[in-house]
Parts: sequence; C-alpha cells; structure tokens
Amino acid sequence: MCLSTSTMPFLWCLCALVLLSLAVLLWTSRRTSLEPPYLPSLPVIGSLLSLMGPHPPHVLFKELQAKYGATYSLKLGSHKVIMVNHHTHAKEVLLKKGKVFAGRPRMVTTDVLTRNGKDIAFGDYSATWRFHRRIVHGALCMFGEGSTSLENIICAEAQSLCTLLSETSAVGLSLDLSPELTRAVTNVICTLCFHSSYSRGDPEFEAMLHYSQGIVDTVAKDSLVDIFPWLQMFPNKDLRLLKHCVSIRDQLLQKKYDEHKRDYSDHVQRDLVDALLRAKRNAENNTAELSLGPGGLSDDHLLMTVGDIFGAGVETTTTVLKWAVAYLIHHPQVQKRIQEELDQKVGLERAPQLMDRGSLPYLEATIREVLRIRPVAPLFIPHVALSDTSIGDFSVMKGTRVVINLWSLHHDPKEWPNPDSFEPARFLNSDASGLSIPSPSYLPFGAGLRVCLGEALAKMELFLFLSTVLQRFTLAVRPGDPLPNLEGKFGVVLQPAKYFVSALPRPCWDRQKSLN
Ligand code: PLO
Repeated sequence: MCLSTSTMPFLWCLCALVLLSLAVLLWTSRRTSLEPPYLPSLPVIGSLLSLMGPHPPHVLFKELQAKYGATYSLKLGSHKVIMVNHHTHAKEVLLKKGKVFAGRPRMVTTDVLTRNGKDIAFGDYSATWRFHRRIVHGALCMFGEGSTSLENIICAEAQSLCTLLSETSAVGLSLDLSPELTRAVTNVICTLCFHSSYSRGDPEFEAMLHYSQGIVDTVAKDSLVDIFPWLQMFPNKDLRLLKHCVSIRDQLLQKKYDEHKRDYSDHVQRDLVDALLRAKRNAENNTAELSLGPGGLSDDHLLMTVGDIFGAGVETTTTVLKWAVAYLIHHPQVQKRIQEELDQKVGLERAPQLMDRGSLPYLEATIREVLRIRPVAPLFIPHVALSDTSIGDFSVMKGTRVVINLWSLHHDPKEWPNPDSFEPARFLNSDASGLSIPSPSYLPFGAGLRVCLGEALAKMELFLFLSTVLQRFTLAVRPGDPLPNLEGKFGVVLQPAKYFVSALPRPCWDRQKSLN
C-alpha cells in the first residue's frame, strides 16, 4: 500500500496522540496503584518482628520514617495498617477525605469497653453514629463553653485544690497530685453529666479511680489480643482485668442513668444526661429519625456515650495537667514568667477568670506547648477506609486501617526547631503580645468529623486550674527528690509516671492575704 505524502503528517499526529494517551494512562494507573512502602511481614504474625525493641510505639513509628518514608504500611496480624507521619497526609485523611476515613476498626478490647462500638469515640461510622454525635455535640454546647455555671464549677474545684495545697505545704509535705487533680476534674464532669460531685475519700470515687486506671492500662494499646482476636480463647490477665473494670464502671453508670430516667421531666434540664434523654425521646417520636438502622439510639448507646464523656473528660484533662506540672517543675523560669504575667494582668485581689484568657498569652502558649510536646493520645484512635481511596500518591484499599502518628507531627524537626525542648514562646507572635500557631503540623485535638468533642471544655479547665494554682503557689520538688520523669507510659493515653510535688506559697500572695 502506498500512502500519499499529504496523509503522512496526519498519521504522525495520530501516532503521537496514541502514544501520549498511552503514557498518560500508564502514568495515572501507576500513580493510583502505588502502594506505600511495606515493612517486612511474615504470614500470621505480620510485621510484628520489626516492631519489637525498647521504644514505645509512637517513637518507633516515628523512627521508621528514616527507612520507609513518612507514609508506610505494615501488617498487624491479618490487618493492613498505613502509618501516617506527616501533616499533609494526616490532614488529607482527617479533613479532605474525612468521610472516607471516618470508619473505626473493631477491636476486642474496645468492644468490651463500648458494648461492641455503641459509643462515639470507638463506634464505627453510620447514620446512628452521626445522629448520636450530633445530639451529644448539641448537649455539650448547651452545658459547655460559655456557660458561666461551668466556669463557676471549675473555679470552685480549683480553689479547693489550692486549699489542699496550702494544708500540705503548711506541714512541709510533698504530694502526689494525681488523685487530687483527678478528683477536681471528675467533679467538673460529674456536675456536667449528673449534677453531682465527690468529696475527698468518697468510696465511689476511689472505686472510679481504680477502675479507670485499669481500663487505661488495658484498652486499645495494640495489645496482642487486639491484633490476634483468636487469643481470647486463652486465659488472658489483661482482658480479665479490663472486663472486671468495665463491669464496675457499668454498674456505676447504670445507677446514675436509672436515677435520671426515673426523675426525668420534660420541663427541666439539669445536666447532660437529661439533655441526651430528651434528644432520644424526641427522636423516638419523630418517624424520620427512626430510619437510623437496627435498634436506633438505644439505652446502651446513651450509656456508652456517657462513659466516653466521663472517661475522656477525666483521663485526658488530668493527664495534660500532670504533664503541665511536670514540665513547669523542670522549667522554673517558665513558671516565673507565667506568674509575672498573672501578677501584672490579674493581680492578687481576685482569682483568674475565663475573661482573662486574652490577656495571659504566655500561659496559653505554655498550655499549647504542653499539648504539643506530650500529646494525650500520640497515635489517636485508628481510622478505617470505608471505600477504595488514596493518600497522596498511594492507593488505599477499603478496610485498611490508618494510624495518624501525632507524635511525629508534633516532633517534626522541619516544623518545630528543637522539637524535644520545651519552649512555650514558640507559640507567641513576634512581639510576644499574642498567640500564634507556628506550624500546620499541630493537631492536639484531632480534626475533621471525629475531632475531640471536649476541646472547649478541656481548654477552659486547663486555663483555670493552672492560672489559679500558679497565682498562689510555685511548684517544685523537695530538695534531693528526683525531678518528674518526662518519658511517659504509652497506652490509650500517654501518662506521666508518678511524681511528688511540693507547693510553695508565693510570698506576695501570703503578704496580700495578711493585709486583707
Ligand atoms: C479512659 C478510661 C475510662 O475509664 C474509659 C475511657 C473512655 C473514653 C476514652 C478514654 C478511656 C481514653 C481517652 C479517649 C477516650 C475517648 C476519646 C479519647 C480514647 C479509655 C481520646 C484521647 O481519643
């Protein structure tokens, strides 16, 4: 066959076009089918051998970036997990593709804690979950931020903490602050949820301290039984402890819940449980809401959610306060600067209030730095991809677990100069008159659909407790005592080891009191 010279250019164009489309096709298919680098993995045990070593998981996962890059995958038993260590991919998961990654994995320990995921934090994404979260959000807004009664409750608890510190310092004692901080924070949550509170030595409170620690020690910390569910068949000390602690917690919650149901009235809303009960009843009367799926919003759901609010409200805020005190003891110059700011802006005549927040930037910067350097939940709770999707150039299959390593985000040396050193001033603006967030690699409360519901409440508490105590006391260890250990014990929350504090009344405060 002979081709005329006039058809040649046309054919060349056609060939070029075909080649170009092939290249584009090849490139895009390569792009979306690219898998994140894999840690070595063996049948049954998955990547477990690569995860053994002296470091806690969040630190190990951060270090593995050097070899595998910021986003890599591994296998925990039969589960494929993608580990995300950089803020761009973290935000893609939490914000840009928040809905696709809104799932939660079923785990043996969290199923025990939450009656198979009937709560909000560990519950999987569904219409019931969305409705449930919406009513809890509404109820928290009603009783949460901006509520003067809540501010009064926190201030009263902070004052009673100061009274205890005065008593112990008067007899030269140093003190493990943990139970007292827990009681103060518990009372805030108790008032919010149940309009009740605990006094020192209350046996119910002691029981709560005990069961809650048992739960923190055993739940959702990548324990073997969560990785290999079949291990439940064998005797397991941790699982037994968890079940025991959960049953005590459930009795306590059930008692409060039953009392509320008995005394419920449509006309008064005393607390969060009343608000939740009302929302549940409204939903039951509203046929549209009944399409929520099997069971709708059951009593179990409400009970488990109150358990979440209670557990999260107490364990997280107490832990941050303990970290804050530990770091303040290590950095007396930071404490001094907060106290100077308090003396200047609040004075000694009155206790600090929420309205002082804007005029105490250094204290607020210190709180931000504590939340950066020791994030409460360094690996958050794992997410699950609800459909085939991608993270950056990597393809992600439906059902893959995604873990955001907040520890890596908060200790990224490219984002935070000297990431391991405690420097509150990094959160101040250039003339130190206000606050700033110097890096996008900062998500202490998470982001997106599953952002922490208690963020506003936590911030109120951290501010009021720390300002009230530091206005009156300088915190230190007794001469010769060790400084608090800053390493932390990994679990569903990263807790500091126990330490003892001595609270020295500030001379200016004492002088002021003797004048009054
Ligand atoms: C803390 C111990 C309690 O007894 C039960 C409980 C409930 C909710 C959990 C909380 C614990 C730990 C912190 C969690 C919270 C839900 C959201 C929060 C995991 C286990 C965080 C940091 O994500």
